[in-house]
Amino acid sequence: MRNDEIAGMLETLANLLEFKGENPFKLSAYRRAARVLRDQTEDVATLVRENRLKDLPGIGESIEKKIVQALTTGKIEKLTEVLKAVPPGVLRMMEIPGVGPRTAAQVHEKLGINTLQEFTRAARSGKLAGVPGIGAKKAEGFLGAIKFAKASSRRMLLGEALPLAERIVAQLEERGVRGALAAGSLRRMCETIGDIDILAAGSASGKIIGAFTKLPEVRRVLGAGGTKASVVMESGVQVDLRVVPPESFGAALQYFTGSKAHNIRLRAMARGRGLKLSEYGVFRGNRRVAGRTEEEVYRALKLPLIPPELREDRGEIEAAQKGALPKLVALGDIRGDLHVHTKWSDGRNTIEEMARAARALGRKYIAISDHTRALKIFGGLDVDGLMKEIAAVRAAAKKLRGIALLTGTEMDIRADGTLDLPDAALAKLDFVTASVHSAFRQDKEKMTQRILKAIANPNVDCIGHLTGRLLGRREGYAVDVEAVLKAAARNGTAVELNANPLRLDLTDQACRRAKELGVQVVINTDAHSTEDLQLMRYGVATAQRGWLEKSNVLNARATPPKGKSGGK
Ligand code: DGT
Ligand code: CA
Ligand code: CA
Ligand code: ZN
Repeated sequence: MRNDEIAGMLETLANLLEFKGENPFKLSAYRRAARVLRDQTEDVATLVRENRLKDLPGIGESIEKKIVQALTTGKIEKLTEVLKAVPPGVLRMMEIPGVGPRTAAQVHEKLGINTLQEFTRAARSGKLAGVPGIGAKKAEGFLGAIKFAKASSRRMLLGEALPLAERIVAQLEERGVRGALAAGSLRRMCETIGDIDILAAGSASGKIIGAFTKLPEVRRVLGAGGTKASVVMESGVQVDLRVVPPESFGAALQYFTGSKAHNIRLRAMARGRGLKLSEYGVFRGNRRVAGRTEEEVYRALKLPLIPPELREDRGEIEAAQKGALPKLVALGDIRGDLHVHTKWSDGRNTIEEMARAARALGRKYIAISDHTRALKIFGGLDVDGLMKEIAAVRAAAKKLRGIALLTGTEMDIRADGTLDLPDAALAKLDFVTASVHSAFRQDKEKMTQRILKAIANPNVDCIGHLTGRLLGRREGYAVDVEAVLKAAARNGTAVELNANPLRLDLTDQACRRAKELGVQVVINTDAHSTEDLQLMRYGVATAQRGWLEKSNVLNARATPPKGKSGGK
């Protein structure tokens, strides 16, 4: 358990006791101890082991006991006890900045309010303003704080976190900090990111920390010590920086990349070889045998370097031992984009603009895939419109060298499973993607049958964004992914991995299942503008997390696909 986690527990304990109206001296002792722990750059575990915990200011016997409890059992008995005696919603209520235990207790007594939801409602309705000592202005302030807390507690999209981390690393470079890297869930390219963890190597750690805490987008410094600092950025995102000596950089990078589950397995393997693995290196006794680079660390455990995207303890360690790690598909392998929109439906750019932008990114082919008539509000095309668009695509193709333009569509699969365009029209297209855009609340059986029907159609080459999820905004529709993938395998239909960071749909795990079943995956940007064409990298990252190789990805092929019904 980390220092800040134990500190958090002590703070919670203090808050709960204050809520219950207990002795203020005791409370401030817990809070002081928490602050001391947060400021401490050494691990509490080390201090305990070396019997130095009580040397810290403000940590007497009773608090020491609690810290040891937390370290050994993950819990503090006293906290568990108090938590039982307080309505669970109260905790969230008093964690809102400006609310605190006193106000929470008052509101609880006067209005019988026990949850954050009730609290929010009372603030909106004006009830809260009537409580002595609160008033309209304060109540309004609480509402603002609740909104902000919600925004900052939500996990960030990969598509937000990655550009932010790249910006931070570039700004550190400008200030003379070389070779900083993002670790954590971001380096593993998880679809959402809790906080950003940055590592830098160097001995002048004070200077690096100073540069970091003064970066332009930093709003608040949560803590800054000798070798680490935590800040909150303007966007509400927390960023942690650690500075480590060069001889430990690889070990620290390995450790802070995680995942925790992967690290636990590695540590056990090290022990099995009479070694000790930590964020400082691989040690035999007191001698460091590896640590400067990650390769070195893995090699010391007789393993090849495992790509960060695979480090989830989902079989990558076994595969590495057998020399059977996948050769992951890379962004540079991608040759085409088979789902892009234009002004012909709801895109912002023309066919030609999209084609030129795709060519500039190195794509060799794109399929112009606008919506169909069921999506009228997005300018969906009927048969007549589509025929005109086909002519326009052919005309644009004549003008452009170096990129092939395919005729295509993102056609609606209607609620009853029928397709939004007749077969005769579909047969004219090079590549047909079929997607669900309506009746999201159908039950699983109905939704699955609906998609299976589309898969069985010989003119349908690919199913778009299979679950329709929007990360952090909308659950996907209920669909039996396994059944769909099996049917896709039987029919030779491909499935899309939609690269938009809000979607990343297929998930990494579904990609992996598609690979096992021999289903081709198409990584598409679903671009609605020329800039969107750059979203490809998020799709590729998710494909990597799903163990996909070049041969599993249809649009990594050098020549444009002919569609499953052959050349048309
Ligand atoms: P996140 O931030 O929630 O998206 O996920 P991560 O994976 O970035 O997790 P974070 O930021 O809490 O910690 C970064 C890495 O540090 C994590 O992936 C593995 C390592 N780590 C953190 N806490 C522990 C721990 O208690 N044990 C082990 N073995 N590793 C840990
Ligand atoms: Ca993290
Ligand atoms: Ca972190
Ligand atoms: Zn769509």
